[in-house]
Amino acid sequence: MEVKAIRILTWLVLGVLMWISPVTSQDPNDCSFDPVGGEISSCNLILDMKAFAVADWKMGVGEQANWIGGPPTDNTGSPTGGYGLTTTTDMFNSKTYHKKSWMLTGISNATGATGKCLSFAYATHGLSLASLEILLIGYNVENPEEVLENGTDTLVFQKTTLWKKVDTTKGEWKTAKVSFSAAGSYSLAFAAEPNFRFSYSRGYAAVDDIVFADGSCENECMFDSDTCNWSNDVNDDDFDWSLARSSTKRGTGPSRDQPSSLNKQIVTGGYAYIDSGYPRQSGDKARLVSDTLNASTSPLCVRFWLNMHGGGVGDVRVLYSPDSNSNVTTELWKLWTDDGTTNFGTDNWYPCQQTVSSPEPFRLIFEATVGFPGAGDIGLDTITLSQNSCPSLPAGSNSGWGDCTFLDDTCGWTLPTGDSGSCTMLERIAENSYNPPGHTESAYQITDMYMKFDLGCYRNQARERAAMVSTSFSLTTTNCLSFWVYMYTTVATQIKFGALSVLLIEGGRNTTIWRLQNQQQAGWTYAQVPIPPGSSQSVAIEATKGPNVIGMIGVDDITVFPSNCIVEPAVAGAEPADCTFDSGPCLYTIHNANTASDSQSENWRFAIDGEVVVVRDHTFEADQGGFMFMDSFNTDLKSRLRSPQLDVNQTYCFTFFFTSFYQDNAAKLSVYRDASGTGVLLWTATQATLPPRPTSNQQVKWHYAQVELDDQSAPYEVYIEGEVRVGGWAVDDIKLIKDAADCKTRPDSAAPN
Ligand SMILES: *[C@@H]1O[C@H](CO)[C@@H](O)[C@H](O)[C@H]1NC(C)=O
Ligand SMILES: *[C@@H]1O[C@H](CO)[C@@H](O)[C@H](O)[C@H]1NC(C)=O
Ligand SMILES: *[C@@H]1O[C@H](CO)[C@@H](O)[C@H](O)[C@H]1NC(C)=O
Ligand SMILES: *[C@@H]1O[C@H](CO)[C@@H](O)[C@H](O)[C@H]1NC(C)=O
Ligand SMILES: *[C@@H]1O[C@H](CO)[C@@H](O)[C@H](O)[C@H]1NC(C)=O
Ligand SMILES: *[C@@H]1O[C@H](CO)[C@@H](O)[C@H](O)[C@H]1NC(C)=O
Ligand SMILES: *[C@@H]1O[C@H](CO)[C@@H](O)[C@H](O)[C@H]1NC(C)=O
Ligand SMILES: [Ca+2]
Ligand SMILES: [Ca+2]
Repeated sequence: MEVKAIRILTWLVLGVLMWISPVTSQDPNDCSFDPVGGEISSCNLILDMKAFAVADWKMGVGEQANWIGGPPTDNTGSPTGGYGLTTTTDMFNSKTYHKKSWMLTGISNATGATGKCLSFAYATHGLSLASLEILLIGYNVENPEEVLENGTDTLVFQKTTLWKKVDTTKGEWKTAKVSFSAAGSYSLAFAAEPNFRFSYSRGYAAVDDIVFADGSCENECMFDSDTCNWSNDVNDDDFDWSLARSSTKRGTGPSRDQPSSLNKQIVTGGYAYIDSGYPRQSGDKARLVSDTLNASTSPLCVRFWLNMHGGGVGDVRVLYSPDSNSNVTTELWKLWTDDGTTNFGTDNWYPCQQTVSSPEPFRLIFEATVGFPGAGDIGLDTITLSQNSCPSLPAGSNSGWGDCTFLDDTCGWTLPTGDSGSCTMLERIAENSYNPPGHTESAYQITDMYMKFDLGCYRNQARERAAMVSTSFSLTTTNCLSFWVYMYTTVATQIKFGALSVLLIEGGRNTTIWRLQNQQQAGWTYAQVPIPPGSSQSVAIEATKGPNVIGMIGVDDITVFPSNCIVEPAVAGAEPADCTFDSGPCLYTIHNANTASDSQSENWRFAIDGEVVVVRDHTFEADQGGFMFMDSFNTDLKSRLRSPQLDVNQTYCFTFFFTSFYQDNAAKLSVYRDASGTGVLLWTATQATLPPRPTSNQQVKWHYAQVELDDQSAPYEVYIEGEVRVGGWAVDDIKLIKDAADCKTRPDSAAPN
């Protein structure tokens, strides 16, 4: 009886277990690093790297992140979940020669021609981390298991970089996918390298949720066995793309596929190509069409490789086709060889890329056109997709107005002309001992170049500007301008060194649509801003210099794609009514409230060159002016600084900095909302309520002010009204924040409160 009951219970438990465990074919190399019996599992990963002469990774868990220096949670957001971890401290302390660290997946057999798709999550942080890479390690020995175990240095292997990230995720978990194939036994290595420039600072790379699937990743293709999710068009072209492993013709077509062309030790795989031989005629087209790709307003980078070997190759285009109107195609990218400048001709694979985004599901099309029959076999290989924007490559392959890596030139962005002496505020430069490396990644060893605004250039005074200006363009839909920015100084006491702005130039008017100022995190930061539709527009990327310091603002990898986008970083958002008073009052106008006097001296005026000795510009702490002020010596003066019109149905937090100079207990500064000539008082400060001023001729301190503007149904303006008799007010850095969560009146002493 008892035995029977136990048996029934066993069956019940087994039944429940079978019911809850999903039926999936898990790859033996999958790993989510979950703790098993109190220990974080490293699954089948190989952690002992002595055979490779590099440092080891270890396991981490969020709860202990503080002392081991990893992310606070794993990829699922759990503080108790495990992950694979390497810290730069461990790398610098390791006894290995290269100071880099690897973690390997278990040794696997050849993937077969259809390859595999690795997906994983990763988080990186810190200046001292140079990169995280996925390497394909191919073993050239019969018994790699044994050699790894013995740890002798007899291991013969080859490595190929499949994926590389230089930008840190700032500790956030991101996911990535990598397609690969291996003809022999292999491992994948998660490889981290430290940055020796920042060896004093901490950093880490962490990896989680490693999953392998058969076949290449969705919409990627290596063309080793088939065309994956890409198919030959059946209606709109003249012939088909074919597959091959090596050209059988003389003088045209690739001799090897793309990965094996980079690493001759790799057994060659396949590629797609157009056969331009008989019966093809000049102008015949072949189209390879993707599966439907998901709608995505965030940018997607499509990378692929082309081989344009021969004396008569035609052209290749990448077309976009929305699912809702699949007969319509838009050219995104084009490479042609008969314009005398891009005459590839040789048997080389060229890395190509293009950013795409779409508010609806869509397809991509590779369209190749025959040049000279028989002499124009074009090869296509290794299509990969990643979630980021990337400037079109090669330069000039996109007809847009912005894309640039600055590798070869400035791609149509014009720079100020002027004498180039020992320093120039804006120039295209390469990495050296003063300048950090650029942002552009490349499959080849190249010296990257980027734009540098030199903030220490002795020729330029504080608040001087320099700009790179795009060619003129017209847009029918909103585009997104994305770029990478570096704002950095090594002088810790002079972090107010300058600003970078994006200006929209239209109809002779400049509008600041993005602005970031003063010290940011060292390292390249992603930036983007929407560009509204319009005609004959151009964009200027302009830097304003602070006081002379050793410091720079760098700009690299500009990409424009047709999509709306939110401003990044969020703090760079700019409103038309913002003003830092670098070179004048922006869109603010000045009105005398009691005498209607036109005299500048009886109104708010723009401070230049040390006019007000005791007040130093707030924006950059520069001595030579750069703010608004008003003052009086014995007459009653009431003057208004009036904003441009503000949006209806919109709340704002209106913020600015202000200070008084000279003792004048009657002095009053107020903010009014004004719709039709009747001002509504929102905020007032009197000198008597402010902290005491420092004694004569000392720099006065700026006070921070903010006041909420609730939503209005009719357009209105705001004005700052100063009242003085024997004193003065100064105002700087007016900034409006839309929909601010918290905008309590400041300072506390301001009334009404
Ligand atoms: C690799 O192949 C060998 C022989 O074909 C087989 O014994 C072994 O189990 C395979 N290993 C893996 C990890 O599949
Ligand atoms: C591993 O070590 C054992 C014993 O030291 C030795 O017999 C064997 O040859 C070694 N194998 C390799 C591949 O070095
Ligand atoms: C795309 O390709 C993958 C791998 O080759 C395959 O599993 C998937 O079914 C394909 N998707 C479509 C819609 O054909
Ligand atoms: C596309 O969307 C489908 C359904 O939402 C999802 O299953 C699939 O993973 C997405 N594909 C990609 C590449 O994100
Ligand atoms: C697309 O073109 C095909 C053939 O030219 C035609 O039959 C079809 O109606 C067109 N579809 C649309 C949506 O215009
Ligand atoms: C607009 O900005 C550009 C670039 O800084 C500058 O050359 C031009 O003079 C500005 N135009 C106006 C009207 O301010
Ligand atoms: C502002 O909101 C009101 C009420 O919701 C609405 O009637 C009006 O059209 C809105 N105005 C604008 C310009 O959005
Ligand atoms: Ca670059
Ligand atoms: Ca200022």
